[in-house]
Amino acid sequence: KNEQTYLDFMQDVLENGTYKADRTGTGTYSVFGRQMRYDLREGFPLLTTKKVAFGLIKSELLWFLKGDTNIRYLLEHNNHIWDEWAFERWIKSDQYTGPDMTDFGHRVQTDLNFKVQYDEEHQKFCDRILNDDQFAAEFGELGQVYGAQWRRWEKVQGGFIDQIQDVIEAIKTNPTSRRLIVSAWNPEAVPSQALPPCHTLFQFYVVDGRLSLQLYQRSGDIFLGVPFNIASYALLLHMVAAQTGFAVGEFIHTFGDAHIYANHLEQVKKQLTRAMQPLPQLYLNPNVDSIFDYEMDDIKVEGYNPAPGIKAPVAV
Ligand code: UFP
Repeated sequence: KNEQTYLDFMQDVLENGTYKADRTGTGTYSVFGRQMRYDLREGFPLLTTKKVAFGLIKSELLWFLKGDTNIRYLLEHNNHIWDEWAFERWIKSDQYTGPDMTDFGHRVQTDLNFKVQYDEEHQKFCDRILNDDQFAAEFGELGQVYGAQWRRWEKVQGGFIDQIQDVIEAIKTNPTSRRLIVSAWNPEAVPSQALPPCHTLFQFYVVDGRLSLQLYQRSGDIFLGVPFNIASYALLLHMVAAQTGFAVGEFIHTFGDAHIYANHLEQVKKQLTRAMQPLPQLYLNPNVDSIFDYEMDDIKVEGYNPAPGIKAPVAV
């Protein structure tokens, strides 16, 4: 039933989405305002109708929870999902002397000769981030991304707020609270952010010994981004439940602009023809006693037998 919820969502947007131009110039079919509910007691919502790379979801979430905002940790775990933002700053800096990489995101998709050049520069960039501490400190740093907002929210009067620590403490001491919120949206920071937070805010709720989490996502790429986002917040909910002594309840995924990119229609239709498999189960090492101490090996999905992945161009 959990995965059907997602497939129905894709079908809904195929049928009811309105064509809408977007920032990337790709074009989308879009709806405004939708809500999906995933009951985590039924299994872990990692899609089986196409393979979703759970390793990337784990390392990204652990990176957020560490309060780390430098891509070096991600590269150490072979995770390249945030590279382009750091690479963009590097090629725009006056220290960059390689071939012209302007508008690399579009050009790699259309120009094969350029792609060869880009792959080489991107590889060199990653090698330097991994091997050169000073270079990593300067060009691996992304600044105001989730790790900073979650763990080191800057106070006007100086000092920082650790929203994750605080919300875990609040869930433990005052589980009936209606103020169990972590916010990533900082209107002061938005104008200077290359990618303002898609995951604007999330709230916890406890009833009958079960912990639920609702996310408000302002913008969702239903085919490529959302399957990651579902698994990431379901994992976060499991971890917070484990650390506060509650069982897991529901992950509720609320959207502002939910869209299918015009160049993902074939992939979506293909996925909708596929049969679902039983959902996997999540394993968390029960000996970890702080949300900040989980390592990659402490988190596993068991019984995951997905259909093959489906490639699609990322809108940039
Ligand atoms: N997007 C997601 N999930 C994410 C993420 C981005 O779906 O976790 F970081 C998509 C949504 C949108 C694009 O298609 O990336 C962000 O563009 P914009 O800022 O214009 O909404």
